[in-house]
Amino acid sequence: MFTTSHDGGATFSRTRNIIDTAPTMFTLQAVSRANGFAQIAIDPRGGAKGGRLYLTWSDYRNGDVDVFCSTSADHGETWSPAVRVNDDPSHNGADQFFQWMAIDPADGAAYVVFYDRRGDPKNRQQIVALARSTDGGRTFQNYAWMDQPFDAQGVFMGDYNGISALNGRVYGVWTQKPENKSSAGSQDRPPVTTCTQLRPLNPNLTPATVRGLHVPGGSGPAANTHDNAFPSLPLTNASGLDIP
Ligand SMILES: [Ca+2]
Repeated sequence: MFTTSHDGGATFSRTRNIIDTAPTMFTLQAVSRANGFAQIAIDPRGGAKGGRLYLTWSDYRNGDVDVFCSTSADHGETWSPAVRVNDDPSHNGADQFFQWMAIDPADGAAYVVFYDRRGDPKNRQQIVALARSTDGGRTFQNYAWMDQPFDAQGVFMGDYNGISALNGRVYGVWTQKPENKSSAGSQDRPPVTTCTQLRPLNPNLTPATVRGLHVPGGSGPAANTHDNAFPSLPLTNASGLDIP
């Protein structure tokens, strides 16, 4: 549902359905509960380049959970058909979920962070993935934001993921369960950040796709980074990536 206000939030237009989804409450293996709650974002740039609205959510219309995006170039009057953000084959039994989105106000690039289980035939272990669109949400390039998949083993996690972008630098924050630790035991150790490089998730993509990506503190796309940036927040990771 969608509504707009033109008076600073004092009044809102009548709500209306702008896009149909499959149910956005669903059950996934190895997490205590899950949802595909929507986020909305705007390209804040002025002029002809700015103002595009982006809507992202997750649902299981294809049999497994995918991340979707719809956009509006006319202030929400009309919306594009849903675009599948994750670029693995449709209906392959792999869930992508707990997405969050940011638009870089410098260049209008759209970024979506999400968990991705395409690498696990059992559809239990996930990595964190990043999708980037530079064509107004029509297509998304997918990258792996961490190398080592993890099994959440049924913990309560995910709603608190986040992402922010400015001048091509992208920051993601997500929840991750260290391997071989109980939920309680994991409180005893700093978060484990396994983000070492961005690599394309789509096997059809060549390494050149990520050439030019710069990981702070490193020397290119294969550089190691990372910092336990928030050691007081167990299970939470943060990392920044420069994307020119
Ligand atoms: Ca999927």
